[in-house]
Amino acid sequence: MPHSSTGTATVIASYGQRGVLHADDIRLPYLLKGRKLRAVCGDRVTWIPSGNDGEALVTAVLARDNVLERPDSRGGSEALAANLTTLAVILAPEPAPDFFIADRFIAAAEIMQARCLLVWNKNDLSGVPPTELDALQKLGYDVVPTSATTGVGIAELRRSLDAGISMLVGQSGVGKSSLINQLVEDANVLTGQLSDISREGRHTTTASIAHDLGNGGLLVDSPGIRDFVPTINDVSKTQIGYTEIVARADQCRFADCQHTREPNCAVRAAVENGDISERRYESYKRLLNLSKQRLQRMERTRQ
Ligand SMILES: Nc1nc2c(ncn2[C@@H]2O[C@H](COP(=O)(O)OP(=O)(O)OP(=O)(O)O)[C@@H](O)[C@H]2O)c(=O)[nH]1
Ligand SMILES: [Mg+2]
Ligand SMILES: [Zn+2]
Repeated sequence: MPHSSTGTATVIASYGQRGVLHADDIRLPYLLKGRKLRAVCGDRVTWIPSGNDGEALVTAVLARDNVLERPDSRGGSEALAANLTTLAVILAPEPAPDFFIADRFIAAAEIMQARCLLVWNKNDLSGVPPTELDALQKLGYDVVPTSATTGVGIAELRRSLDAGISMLVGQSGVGKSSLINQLVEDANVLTGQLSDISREGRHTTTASIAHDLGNGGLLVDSPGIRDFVPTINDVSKTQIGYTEIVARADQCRFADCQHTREPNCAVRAAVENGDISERRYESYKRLLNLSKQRLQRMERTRQ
């Protein structure tokens, strides 16, 4: 019986214990070996033939560079995708942008050390980006205006996606899947194939799918997330999500300053003189509180 590892592969879709992996030039449905294994889109895995024709048995999930996760309803966290090099946050005039959600995606990218790219889609509806987006651009984030309807900006967006794993995130309806259809040749074909495969499995509606960008990179579509909050297990790390706060934190009087009520806080001083926007500071405090509340809930359930 052949039992040699066929090397490593990348998970391009996962549905519970099942999913699809991409190895060299082939896509294979897989089954995880053992109940303890967990794999998400972007995971690198080792595999062997399962014995069922054309099916892989995933024997191990390799250590992750990073993972995008959000809190689940039980105080734990749910992994959405792994090994991301770029998180592209999609915003559009319609549905009305919620910049607090955008900030939390940006914070997630900063914390997981992925590059963060902002996309102003549906610019056929409104070519003038909101002032909040200009402010984010001034902080150093690239903003690419696009229209999945007219094709404007698609070539530029494709150029700005690297050979790693990029993921499109954003509110439901901003146009993530429409952009993928413009950027990837057989996006609809793959989506159809995967939904056929996933009928055997469960959790089909929450699946992320990684498409081949053709430049060695993968592009992950994700289901719209209503209210994303990054999982932060150490509240002092919250500030890492806000580049303008990190830039000033070492001038605060206290090394462990949370920039809320402490005296001689360089961050609060910058908010007062207008160097840090009130909205972004408010956004930071909200995320700090959300993280504290989640950790307190976890503490209570442990007792
Ligand atoms: N005018 C205009 N409409 C667009 C554009 N991009 C997407 N749409 C429309 O916006 C709607 C939502 O697009 P989707 O691509 O399904 O959005 P999504 O972000 O994938 O949504 P979820 O999968 O629910 O998270 C569809 O009716 C699209 O036709 C655009 O650039 N301009
Ligand atoms: Mg979609
Ligand atoms: Zn401070």
